[in-house]
Amino acid sequence: MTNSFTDYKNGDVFLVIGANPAENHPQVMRHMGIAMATRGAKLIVADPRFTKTAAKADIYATLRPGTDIAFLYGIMNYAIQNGLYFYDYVLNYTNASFLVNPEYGFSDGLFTGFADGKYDTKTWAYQMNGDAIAKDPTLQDPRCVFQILKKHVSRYDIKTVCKITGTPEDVFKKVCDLYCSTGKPDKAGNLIYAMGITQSSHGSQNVRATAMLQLLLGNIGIAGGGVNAQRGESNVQGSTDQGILYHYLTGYLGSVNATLHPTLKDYLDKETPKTSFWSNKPKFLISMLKAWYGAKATKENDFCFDYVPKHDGKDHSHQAIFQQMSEGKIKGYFAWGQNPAVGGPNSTVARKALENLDWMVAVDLFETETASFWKAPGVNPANIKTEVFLLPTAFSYEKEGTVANSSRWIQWRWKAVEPPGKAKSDLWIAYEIFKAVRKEYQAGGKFPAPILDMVWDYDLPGHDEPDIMKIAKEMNGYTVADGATLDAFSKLKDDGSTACGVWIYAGYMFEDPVLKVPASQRRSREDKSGLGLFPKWSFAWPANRRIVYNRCSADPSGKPWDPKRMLVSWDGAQWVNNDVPDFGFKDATTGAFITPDKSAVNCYIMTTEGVGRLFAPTGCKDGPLPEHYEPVESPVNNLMSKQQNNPVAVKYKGDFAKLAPTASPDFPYIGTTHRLVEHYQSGAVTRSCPNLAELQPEMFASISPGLAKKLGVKPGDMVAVSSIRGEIKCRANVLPIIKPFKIDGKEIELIGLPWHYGFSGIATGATANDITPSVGDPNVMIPESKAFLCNVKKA
Ligand SMILES: Nc1nc2c(c(=O)[nH]1)N[C@H]1C(S)=C(S)[C@@H](COP(=O)(O)OP(=O)(O)OC[C@H]3O[C@@H](n4cnc5c(=O)[nH]c(N)nc54)[C@H](O)[C@@H]3O)O[C@H]1N2
Ligand SMILES: Nc1nc2c(c(=O)[nH]1)N[C@H]1C(S)=C(S)[C@@H](COP(=O)(O)OP(=O)(O)OC[C@H]3O[C@@H](n4cnc5c(=O)[nH]c(N)nc54)[C@H](O)[C@@H]3O)O[C@H]1N2
Ligand SMILES: [Mo]
Repeated sequence: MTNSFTDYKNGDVFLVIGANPAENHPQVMRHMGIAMATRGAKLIVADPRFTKTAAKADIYATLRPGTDIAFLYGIMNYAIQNGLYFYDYVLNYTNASFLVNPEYGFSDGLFTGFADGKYDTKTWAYQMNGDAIAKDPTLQDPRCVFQILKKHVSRYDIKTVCKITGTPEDVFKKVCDLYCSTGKPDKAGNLIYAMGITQSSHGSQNVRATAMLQLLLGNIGIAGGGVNAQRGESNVQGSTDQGILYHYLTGYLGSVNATLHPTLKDYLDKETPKTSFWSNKPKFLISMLKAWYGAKATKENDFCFDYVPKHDGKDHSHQAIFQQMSEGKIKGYFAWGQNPAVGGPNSTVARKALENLDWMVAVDLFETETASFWKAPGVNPANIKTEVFLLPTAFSYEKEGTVANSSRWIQWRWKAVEPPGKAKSDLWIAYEIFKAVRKEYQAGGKFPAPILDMVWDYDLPGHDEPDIMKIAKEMNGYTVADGATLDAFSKLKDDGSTACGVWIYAGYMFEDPVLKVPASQRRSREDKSGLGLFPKWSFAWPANRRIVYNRCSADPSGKPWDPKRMLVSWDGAQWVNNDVPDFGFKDATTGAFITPDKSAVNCYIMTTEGVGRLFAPTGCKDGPLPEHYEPVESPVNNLMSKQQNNPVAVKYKGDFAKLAPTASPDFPYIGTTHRLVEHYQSGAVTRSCPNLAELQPEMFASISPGLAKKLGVKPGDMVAVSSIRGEIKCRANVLPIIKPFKIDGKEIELIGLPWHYGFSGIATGATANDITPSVGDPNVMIPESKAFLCNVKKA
């Protein structure tokens, strides 16, 4: 999230696209509600289902699953054609004026550079004048980003968009008018998204489209605006911050590649850009190595860079791991706070893959479907050799530590109750396992040094649990010489004199001089600006900044676009700030203020070109611009081009390969999966709570009254929902809020499936993922759980 939940009160118009906060983020309804009740803010909901959030909307726009790019491009085209975009913002703070390589082109659904199933991104580069990027500040040159974008989105007129999405044209026009009303200096539009945008074979480009719309309307970096991805659960933000994804170390430092980065010098030379904030990467990485390997990490041995595990550049995300498991290449598996037997795509095949394991360790509160896959209905335990260990763990209220929420706030939570029985905290389990592994390595091993030299000294005398404050401080960072806690990441050094586990967290444990508690434990409601910034409530990474890119809230001369939303302001001699500036505003050594012209050309401090990208020359594997493609399983042909699907979508092999053909007569309906407020995720916890199990006791499929009539199904009847991958049985929930789509003259039914059920716990039911496809977005490999083909019959 660029902004924070407490900033939502500043919004004028909300566009909630692919999220259903009334079920999944109830506090978001409260924060949006403040803006709606006190300032008359308006709410637009774009969702294939008429959700509980939609029930509170000023405009509800239906759209067919997987068509968000067409929808968002339709709004962008409308903004450009009618001059409703924020011209000064676009000119100064985006790459609109940058010229693109003359060889760049786009034709019939493909960008230049496509060969052998992938893109060479060379032709997407900017035109250079020596070392400088060539620009046209009049935005007229046909090679400038603005003209390229204008041409690209001109194909998405209202008629075409609505033919693809199934949105009624009059409703879509109302959406355009209302949302584009935020393209003014004194108006803010807040775009909120979640899984309806991301879970797609073009999910990353969906997200790009949301950001591009917000750039066009000047809605990023301002109070009440932003691109606000609501993270899933506690602590999903924190876990990605801390490097749990396979392609990242901590703080989003790219992981080390065995071929590209044989030495520290290779990594730093190749991965450190000359401009942008990432030019500080050596300071972040070397401080991380000092935190991990302590005194053993010296300049002479490259700070133990060779100890860091190196990856082979291949896909090791969730779906790839399960494919390897099914091929017998993975022998052992930790299911640590995860229940893929219910939550992963194509879960029948995934459960089968688990049978190939020699051993599995399940670290969980309950014996989940994953932990008990060997005794699932229809499975004979006698045929399964996998040895399964269950390690009972403490629930969030039964241990202390930090969680990071979507607002990037790192907040300390104290233990409320003792865990039951022999349950231990996850920290205790990890700490003890590593100690045991280290003991084994003391007797020798293939490469024992990384294990033996790792800093792992968190014993707290007289206590069973490790010293969590010591670990918290290591994440924050300290000076090696005296152990002093660092107050900011700007203090990090690349000479080994500082150690810091997670650079973006630097400062979160620094004691607030007034409140006398670590920043993450602050609970002061002070909000002098009145904008909901609450600078003394917890700590927002990075640097306690509440709204990122906040330089963009002021014009190039430093004057706020809207004085009522002042985040930072240049008064002619100095910067006066409500938020922590996201740009160089003061010289670190002299303390002199830096004039606004310097930051005006570098307001998007994380991009190498210093501005927001309407066109992305690098970063995406599937194009510099989004383009509408159909989901991999779709009932219709792509109206925009001959390219039916994302040409570089990731597909999997073997039993994971089953995909229905376009407009399959056997699977005529669109299946989509969604959440319910009563259940959480794979349901391991909530289906084990008697009251929640009673409230939402059984698996169901929501179908339209028209389809129910056609199938002779009454509410509550059992139905069989099938895809090319299998069949599940559940109750029919006949709901008038499910309506068929009118797509290019054709009527297509939608089937809504909650994915919370499995065979364990109190409330049991069929698993929706038994029928979902194994397909991945090419950039992040997220599965396409929101749009696939299925059939429904009376059971
Ligand atoms: N009660 C409860 N709360 C939760 C969770 C839970 O399981 N239960 N899970 C947590 C987690 S981990 C997450 S990630 C979040 C997820 O939060 P959300 O993303 O809000 O959850 P979903 O219900 O999966 O999907 C959101 C909406 O996207 C719509 N949708 C489907 N396809 C499309 C599409 O192609 N385009 C558009 N625009 N919309 C589409 C669905 O109809 C649905 O209403 O919720 C978190 N909060
Ligand atoms: N079809 C379909 N599939 C989906 C989605 C969808 O929208 N549609 N959404 C996807 C999304 S966004 C997500 S995030 C994934 C989630 O997929 P998973 O992460 O596999 O599902 P969860 O149920 O969240 O699993 C969490 C497990 O952790 C346990 N647990 C809870 N607290 C703790 C703790 O403190 N420590 C430990 N060790 N364990 C704990 C719970 O009992 C549970 O078994 O599912 C994905 N799957
Ligand atoms: Mo999630």
